[in-house]
Amino acid sequence: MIYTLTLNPAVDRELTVSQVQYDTVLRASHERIDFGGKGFNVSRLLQSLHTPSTAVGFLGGKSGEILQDGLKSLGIATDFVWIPGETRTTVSIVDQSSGHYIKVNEKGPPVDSDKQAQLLDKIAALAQAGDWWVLAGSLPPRVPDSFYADVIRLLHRHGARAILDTSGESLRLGCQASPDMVKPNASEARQLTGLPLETLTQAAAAAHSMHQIGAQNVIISLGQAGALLRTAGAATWFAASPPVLERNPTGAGDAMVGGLVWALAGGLSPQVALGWGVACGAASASLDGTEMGTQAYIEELFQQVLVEDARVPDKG
Ligand code: TA6
Repeated sequence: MIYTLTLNPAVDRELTVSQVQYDTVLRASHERIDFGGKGFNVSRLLQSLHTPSTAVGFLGGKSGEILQDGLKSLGIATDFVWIPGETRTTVSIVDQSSGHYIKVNEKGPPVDSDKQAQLLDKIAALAQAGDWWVLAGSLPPRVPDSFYADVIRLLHRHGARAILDTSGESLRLGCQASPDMVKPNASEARQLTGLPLETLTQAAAAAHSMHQIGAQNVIISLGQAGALLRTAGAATWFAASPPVLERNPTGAGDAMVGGLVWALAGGLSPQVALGWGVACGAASASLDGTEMGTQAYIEELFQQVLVEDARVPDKG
């Protein structure tokens, strides 16, 4: 069974304007709403691959009901801890003339320790040996940076496995709990390790540094370039992204995590999972909002992905 844990979900609103101008009223030529939050996006990708998952996390208020109803309308099972306050909204303004976008994420409603304890109890009741759990996204106010690390240790006590996609101190502490896989982007890996990430060799060194902190398998997503994998067994692989016309990269990292967990849960190797993750990320980046590609589109892109041994020769 696959679960996605989103502590700080969001209703993602995307507005497209012909050109961003300040101090005037702009009229949106196109608008869309996605049922977002990083873990929920992973569940939506899995749904595109006709793979069931259960979305778990904190929800509150009317926007929480919108998300719950939206996920259920997509056929995604849900199991939430309801909190006071209103689940947040994120807003993207897409400038059609330049292709650039502005994205603003609210911080989300605070979650007190009693609700945090309720969620940990829920996870303990759900987790079974062999399950895969995706832990993804930012932490809401009042949730400690150690929370993901606590969840990872709890999952491992139940024989379940964890993929972590977050940033900053919660990523560092999460790595110390030895997650089965972490998937930072280049900026998150640079922030954590303090290492440059301009070349594949540097990305491999940063992945090795994250492994030394405790993460088992490390995948660093590199945007349109693709992604690099360093396995727990110290192998290094690189998969270049298939060429797509990028429309909105928001959510592409979540789609990549969806492809990874789909492949790993299906018993495929980390390096084959890398190829599926890159194909899923490229599909999502080529679509509006945080839309996830169809299975047929993803499979078409996967055929174009070459996963190569990127081992750095010893200096000898
Ligand atoms: O990665 C895309 C996305 O999940 C959006 O759907 C939006 O919800 C945002 O990122 C949430 O990210 P955060 O890091 O704030 O949890």
